[in-house]
Order: sequence, then C-alpha cells, then structure tokens
Amino acid sequence: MNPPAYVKHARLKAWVEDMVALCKPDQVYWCDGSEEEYQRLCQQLVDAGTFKKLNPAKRPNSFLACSDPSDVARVEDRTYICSEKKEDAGPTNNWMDPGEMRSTLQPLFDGCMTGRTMYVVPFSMGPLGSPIAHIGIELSDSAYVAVNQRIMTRMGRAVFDVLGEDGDFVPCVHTVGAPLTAGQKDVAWPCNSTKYIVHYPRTREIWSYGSGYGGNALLGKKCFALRIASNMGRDQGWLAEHMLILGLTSPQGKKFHVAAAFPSACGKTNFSMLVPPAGFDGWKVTTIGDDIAWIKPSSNGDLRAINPEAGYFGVAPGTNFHTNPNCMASLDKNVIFTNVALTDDGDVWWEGMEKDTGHLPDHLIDWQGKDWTPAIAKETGAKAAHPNARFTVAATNNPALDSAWDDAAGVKIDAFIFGGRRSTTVPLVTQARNWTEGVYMAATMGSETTAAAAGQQGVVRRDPFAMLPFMGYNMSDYFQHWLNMGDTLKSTGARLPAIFCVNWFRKGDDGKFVWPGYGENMRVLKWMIDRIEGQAKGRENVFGISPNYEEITWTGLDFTPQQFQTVTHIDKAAWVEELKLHEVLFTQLAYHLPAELTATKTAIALRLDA
Ligand code: SAT
Ligand code: MN
Repeated sequence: MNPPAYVKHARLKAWVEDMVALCKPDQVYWCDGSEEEYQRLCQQLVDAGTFKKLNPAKRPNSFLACSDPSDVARVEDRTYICSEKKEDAGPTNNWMDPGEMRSTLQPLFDGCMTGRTMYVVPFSMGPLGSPIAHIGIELSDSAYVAVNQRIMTRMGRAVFDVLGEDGDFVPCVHTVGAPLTAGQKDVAWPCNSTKYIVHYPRTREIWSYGSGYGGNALLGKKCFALRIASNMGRDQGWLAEHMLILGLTSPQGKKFHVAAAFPSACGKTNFSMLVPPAGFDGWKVTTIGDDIAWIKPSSNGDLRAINPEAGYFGVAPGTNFHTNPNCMASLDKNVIFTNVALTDDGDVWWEGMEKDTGHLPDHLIDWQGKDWTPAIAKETGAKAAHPNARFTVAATNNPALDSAWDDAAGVKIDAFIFGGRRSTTVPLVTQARNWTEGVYMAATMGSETTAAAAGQQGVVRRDPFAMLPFMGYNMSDYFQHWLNMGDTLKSTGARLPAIFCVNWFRKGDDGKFVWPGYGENMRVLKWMIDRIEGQAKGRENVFGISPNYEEITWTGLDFTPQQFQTVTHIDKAAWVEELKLHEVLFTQLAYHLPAELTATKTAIALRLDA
C-alpha cells in the first residue's frame, strides 16, 4: 500500500521504501490510529489465535494474548548500544561496532517479513507538538505491536501533521523474525530464538529482531524513551529517566510533583496511583506517569517533566484492590492482557487476586494454555499467570489521572526519589543534603532483580538510577550529566528539587517485610513534603537526613518505635560492606567517573569511622 496522501515527508517515505525492499513484506499498512482500525486489527488478532476476546459482560472490549513461553521478558544480554566507540557505550552495556552490527543484522532482516504485513506505526512520545515531546515511526510485522502502540503512545495520523515535510523522527524497525513461506501456517505468537535489540546512538536508530514482547517490541518505551532519549538528553541538556511522576495535593490545596525511579517490577505503577490511607483526609495523589519521565530545565531554573507515554504496560501479578485499587479500576475495560490466566467465564486472573475474593478459583487455563487448579498449583508450584504478565491500558482509564498529565508544558518537579528492592542495609527513607549527595545515592543504588528481565531473580545488583538496563551511553558520563544539570540549575539561583532515597522492602528476622508499603508509603511522602516545606527537622545519619519517629504521621497505623527502628537503623558493619560494593561499582565505572562521587564516598567512609 502506498503512503496516504497526508504523508508529506519525503525522507520518511524513502526510508519506508528502503525497509520494504529489505524486509520484503507481502503488504504495507499505514496505521491511522482510529478506533475503527484498532477494532479491525484486534479482530484480526483474534482470528489469528493471538488474541482471545474476553467476556464482554465481565471485561468489555478486552483481550488476552499468551506469548510463546520463550518470549516473556526483556532480553538484556541481547540488547546492544552500538556507539562508534566502545567506551561511549560503557562497561554496563553490550557493545558491537556499528558497521559489524549492520553486517550481522543485514542477512537477518533480509526477507524477514515475507508472508506478513509491515505496519507503519507513527507515534509521538509526549503530548503532540509539546516542546518536550519527540516523534518515532515504528515499522513492525506484528499487529500486536500496532494495537499496543495505540494504547501506549499518541499513535496515528496527527503525528504526520506535526512532522510536516521534514520534521525529525526516530526510525524504529521491528520484526518477530519469522517469515512465512507460501502456504505456511502461522503460529499464535511468532518469534525467533535469535534475538537482537539494537540501538545506534549516533544516527538515533532502533532495530529489534526476534521478540514480540514488551520492551523488546514496543520500541517507543525503553528503546526510544530511555536508551535513545538519554543520548538526546545528554546532547541537548535534559533528562530521560526511568521514573514515575505523581502529583500530591495537600488539604490546603498546595500542589507538589515528585518523580521517582525504581527498577522494573518494584511497584512504580502502585506508587504512582497511591491512595492515601486513614489519617490523610484531604490529601490527594494523582498520576502523571508510571514508568518514564522526560525532564527539561526551563529558563527560570524549574525542571519541567512530561510522561512520554500514553498508557501503562504494568505487571499484573500482585495487583489487587489492596495493593492498587486505582489500577484495578483502570482495568475494567479496554485492556490488552498478556500472559495472565483465563477464567472459566471468560475473564482474567492472576496471583494476588485471591486477596480480594478470599479464595482461589476452582479452575483456570494458565498462561501456557494448560489446566490450572489449586491442587495442581500446590503440587507443582505452577503459576496461573507468568510473574512478568502485563496489562496494556490507556492512561485515561485511570481514575486518579492528574489533570495536567497531557499538558505540553509538563509539571514542575519538587523532589526526586530513588528506590531499590533491598531486604537489608538501606533504610526506609534518607534525604540527600545536597545535589551531589543525591546523585551519589542514585548512582550507587542496588536492587534485587525481578521477573521483568530474563535470567536469575532475587540477586542484588547495582542498578544506578534504576537505569542499568536502559542507559544509552556510558554510565559515568551520565552521572556527570546529572552533576552538570545540577550546576546549570544552581546558576539560575533557583531552588533545586530535593533528593531522597527509599527502601520499602526491608525484612525482619522472620524474613517478612516490616514496612506495610502500598498506600502507607504516603506517610513517607508526607515527611518529604514537610522537609521541603521546612517543617520537619530530621536527624543526620552517615549519608543524609532521616526522619525521627515523631515526624511521621502514624494516625490509622499501628507501627511501633521498635518496628520503625528495624526499617530505619543504620547497621555500621552492613554499611562498611555496602561501601565495599560501591567501590566495586566505581572500579567498574572508573573511566570518566566524576571525582565528586569518589569524594562523597570518602566522606561517608570517614563518618562511618567516626
Ligand atoms: O521493558 S518492559 O516494557 O518490557 C517492562 C519493564 O521492564 O519495565
Ligand atoms: Mn520500567
């Protein structure tokens, strides 16, 4: 199919022609982003066996996709940053010379779409036309990608109006890597055991081969909005971060905005939709974004943030009316579920939902299409839903959506939060005394790994800024970029956002989480606001400022000073060990590591010694 007449961009049309010549699809389809098109593609996915339409009485206009069991998460060991020089990708990324990578990919992409349709998916990351937004065009042979992108991004015809005749766009090429020979029957979830997720930072291109899942395939998300955008941000003086953005309104009507970085599957969606608990009458939390923030300094020294996405690709297991009531309400209609279980009445189920109903379902079809009963689960440990099962839903489904979520000017950030998943060592909350100390906290963050990435789970790895899998250039240069941003802001005379580090996941001697988490995290947020407003004194610890027990609002929660001590105390011996791990990280990142960070570490070590 020829490009529609409204596409006026010659370079874009020529690129699509080149890619058609390379990938050799049977057809080319230009997505317009209309509702009619969405319904048609979903029906096509139902006919192909990729989608199952859920019972419209239970879950209107919603679908379930179950992936190939080998294609269930991001593949970090197959993800490459192909900068010109290896040092510019840095020691935390896989690297290959761009020329060599192009020669490797060429034969794989040659004819990769034979027997399939190439979808041309135009999308804007951020409000259409916003000065903080950027445009991408994804070419994909997966209709699943096209319909997911319609939810996750501002996708469709209007993008071409913004692009005009010569606007900038990030070219993204995606294939499941499963060409069909004449007469060959397709499978429900085509993919390839060979996978490449490739970024060329200099030319700002993304090439993805062999996977149809999540961040491997929805290229606007991690590939563009984090890996490529981090490069744009460094060159242009802004930040692309793995952060949720929330709005917090006090009973007096004063509004604050907080951006918070946590690794994948550590509760960012829950935190961004938090419902304040008892004792917080009149406080309101609203969602701007649940996963990614693009943040630009304005001329008066404010940091303005937008959510580049338009939907949530969130983890289903563990989500219920206790952990995230707003999310559950968001999922009542117009949802694409991936790798959750199917109930006998055509609805969906995942682990954690039994907390709402008080019992397990008698029978399900699990994410791999097998029978599931409580007895089978008990005997084999089989999960009904894959631990990285996801929902795709539009932000506009969220009852707690912030009124400014789509504001082209973004919102002003008052505080940054950095958090990992740590059973020990790291206290509930600590405020950095200054920007450099905050950058140090973020740079040395550690976290136990989760199901969002293929590989072993639960081991502690350093995950600086929660960006380890998403950093598009050398990590130490990124630390320097953060320090430089601080200097730029300071030079305007503006007050810099406060920086906090949190850990909701500390465990007691019994191996159980001590902090109740979820909505109760509001108590920590409130202390942060009090700090910003100069209303909580806190006390100094070796690496920052932490709350006194009396400074936390405890109304409605039974949490003793002893429990508080368990989640906040600083074990000197553990911190001596922790600093050794910071040293290991700094040795790995020695090339271009900012001297300020080494100096901050020395200062902490001295305080520990004292
Ligand atoms: O990268 S995904 O979009 O698949 C999910 C994540 O890791 O947060
Ligand atoms: Mn994420």
